[in-house]
Amino acid sequence: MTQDELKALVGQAALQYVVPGEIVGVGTGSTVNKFIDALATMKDRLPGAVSSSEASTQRLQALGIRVFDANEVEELSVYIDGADEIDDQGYMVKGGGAALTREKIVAAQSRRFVCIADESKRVPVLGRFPLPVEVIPMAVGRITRQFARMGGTARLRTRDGHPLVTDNGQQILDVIGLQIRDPLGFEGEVSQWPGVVTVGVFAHQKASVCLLGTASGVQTLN
Ligand code: ABF
Repeated sequence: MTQDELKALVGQAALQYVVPGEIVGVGTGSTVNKFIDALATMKDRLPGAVSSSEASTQRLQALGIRVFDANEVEELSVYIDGADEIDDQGYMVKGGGAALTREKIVAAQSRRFVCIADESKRVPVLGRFPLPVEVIPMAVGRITRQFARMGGTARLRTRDGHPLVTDNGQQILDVIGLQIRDPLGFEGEVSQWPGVVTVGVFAHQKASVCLLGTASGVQTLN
């Protein structure tokens, strides 16, 4: 099966975790897009969704699914989102889609986080994928030096030759050369660096369930 077919497989499988009659939390990325397309088949049984990005909001609305502001909902039963890397504990690296801040916010207000990914995302240790970090522009230099002191090389993410600007109006550093062997400790440390908006390690908001698309079908990892 192609990677695209594996994404569709897990996107469809995630429907089983959606609670009819309840608002669902929706992540961002190409795998989540497959989930959104599948979700449209049950939209008449849902009040709507809380979205983690403008891109997902547009896709949801185009399919006739109402999008609620995160502040309109106290708690969500489930949050469905992809990942760039996931380890055996359900810790993830996320943010390749530049939506990590809103993803972490919606994940935090959800009782259950169901990660959907193709098998290429599963890793023994986080850090092979360049770690996304959303930052306030004035702190880019200092944060870059802090990552250098831990062996990381931080590069400003660009789009069309200019620094990428996130949905929140900030910038993204992608950090290579890290081996994140203590995701909880790493997330706690980097999150409190001045100028860091969100670090793309999801350990405090780790996945409770991972639906992994493999050649032999969907593997459910708890
Ligand atoms: C999103 O899913 C991002 O956090 C992560 O980067 C992305 C993975 O994208 P894809 O499903 O396209 O591989 O939640």
